[in-house]
Amino acid sequence: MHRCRLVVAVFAALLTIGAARAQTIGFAQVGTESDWRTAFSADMKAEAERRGIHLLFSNADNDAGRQLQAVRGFIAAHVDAIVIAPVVVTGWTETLQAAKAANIPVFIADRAVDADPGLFVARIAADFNLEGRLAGAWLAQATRGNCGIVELRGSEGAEPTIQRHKGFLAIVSQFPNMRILKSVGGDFTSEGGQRAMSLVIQETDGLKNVCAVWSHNDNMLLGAIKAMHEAGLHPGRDQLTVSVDGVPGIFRAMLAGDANMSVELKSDIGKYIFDVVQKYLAGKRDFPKWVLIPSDLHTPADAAAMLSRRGF
Ligand code: GZL
Repeated sequence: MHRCRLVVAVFAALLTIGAARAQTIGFAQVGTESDWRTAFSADMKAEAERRGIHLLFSNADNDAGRQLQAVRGFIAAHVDAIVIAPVVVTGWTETLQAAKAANIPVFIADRAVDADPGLFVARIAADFNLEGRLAGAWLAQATRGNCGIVELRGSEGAEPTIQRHKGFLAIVSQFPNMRILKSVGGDFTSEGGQRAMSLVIQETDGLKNVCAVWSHNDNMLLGAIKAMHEAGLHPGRDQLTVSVDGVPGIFRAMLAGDANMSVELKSDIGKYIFDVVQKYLAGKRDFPKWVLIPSDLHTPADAAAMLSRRGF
């Protein structure tokens, strides 16, 4: 009997040590292309710190190949779990299969992958298609369904670019007098948006017949607003603006009369991501494939409240 008690005590001690050992989680982040991304990265690092997680953070600088290499590195390091915010949706199957073969659970955060859902535990993200629909619906109402639109697209092949475009088009295509006149890539950066808009201003003789700018994120729109001001144009008045993210700069632009609407994308989602990861590591298995993060629409009416509430 004494021997049996000894075995149980040793086993319990090993379990305790195991539980006490800090979990090591690899996080493959997209880059630093936008204010939203920077806020999301900061939130992930702070939440990991709060939970005593040893976070291996990699920044792919918007380079899909570099991100795949980073995930391979996490696998080689035998981390406890891997979280990926994928730069683009394609090219993931082999790497996710390698993680599965190494018995390392993978969680997709923020964006999405075009791979067998059996290769990852769950995706924790907002609904980008809904964001596009909300933007399209707000614009249709604001223009009574009569508007020529310039679209600023995010990074090619990224899920938010694909779905925000689809969602927006699903709504505005229902109005015969609403049309996307120009669609230009801006890579989700302010510089990209400014460059794209400068080009469009030249091609449309100062945005003639353009009633609105639809931007897949706020940073590209903030760059576009700079270009419009430099050309003596009046964004927010002569051309309405709709975008996504809800970063501080867009609320300041709203208060200055330069922007009209933004769909907020929550950036403080580390708590949701690590909840799913740590519950999985503790043995929970019945997760929905998509843990949905809500999106809220904001206008100048609540811009000041948003700025103060989010402590910017
Ligand atoms: C969406 C996220 C997008 C943001 C952009 O979840 O992936 O990427 O809307 C960022 O600001 O570049």
